[in-house]
Amino acid sequence: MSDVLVEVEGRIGIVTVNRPKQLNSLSSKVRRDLAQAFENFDKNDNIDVCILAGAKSKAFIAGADIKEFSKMDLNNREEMENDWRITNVLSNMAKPVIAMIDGFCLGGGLELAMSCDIRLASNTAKLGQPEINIGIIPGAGGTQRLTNLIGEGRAMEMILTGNMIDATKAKEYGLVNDICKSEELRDKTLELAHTISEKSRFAVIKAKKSVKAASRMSLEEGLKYEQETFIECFNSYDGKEGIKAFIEKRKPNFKGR
Ligand code: CO8
Repeated sequence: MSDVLVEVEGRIGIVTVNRPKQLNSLSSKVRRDLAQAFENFDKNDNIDVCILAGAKSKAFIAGADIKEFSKMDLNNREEMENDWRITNVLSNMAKPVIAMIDGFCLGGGLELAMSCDIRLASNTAKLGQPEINIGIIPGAGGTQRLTNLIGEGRAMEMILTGNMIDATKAKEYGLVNDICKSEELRDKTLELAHTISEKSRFAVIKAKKSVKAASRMSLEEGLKYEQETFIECFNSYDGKEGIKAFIEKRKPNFKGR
């Protein structure tokens, strides 16, 4: 069976890392296949929302495949960037991506989860950037995204000690949106994805891009971007339909434009 599984449930695309014996660690092939799978879903008109998951094991994703590290030539910068383009693919997806974190979420696994838009976790989740334990540092966005998400002091402690935090602390830090029992996680994640997929796809994509602008632009530029995007949505078919449906007290019939 393939190391990356792709499933479609309704209008939801699910991508699963399938190396349970290796705790779903990310070989370079898995990283490339993940990038391809998400790029395909982003282009697919039948998909509204995506989910990143790990196959049933103790881990969501236990990081990069450490056993492959001895063969890696990081002096070839182009190869290294290509090998890790999955984090850029995820963070540049037009459609929303939800990380479904069940068990260990470490190193490159946490870096992928942080490149997603929303993170849901089971109460067995353990999150960390343990790279320091093997004498390296996070290299796929961990020092930047973790700091942006939870603040410098907390990120510094996690990255310098390599210690993991549990799901409760991750929620307290705002690193995961919500936690639930492991056996409920898939249903909760699908429910959240379905809720988003019922909205106007046009507005969802515009809203996501505008929220992302908050960390990519100055406040002044971001506010201008938001206003222009608001006008686009207001003038869209779905914007007009949504307002009309509210006034007529009926469910809107969005067309995604
Ligand atoms: N890579 C390869 N194999 C792994 C990994 C991994 N990251 N994690 C676990 N495994 C394997 C183990 O070797 C073991 O295999 P085997 O049975 O053949 O010996 C199997 O999975 C089960 O693991 P354990 O027996 O260790 O299970 P435990 O329950 O005792 O421990 C842990 C679970 C705590 C998750 C432990 O496995 C662990 O510490 N794993 C390593 C976690 C880690 O350090 N992750 C970070 C890796 S570095 C990284 O992700 C950097 C990415 C950015 C690079 C950017 C480059 C540009």
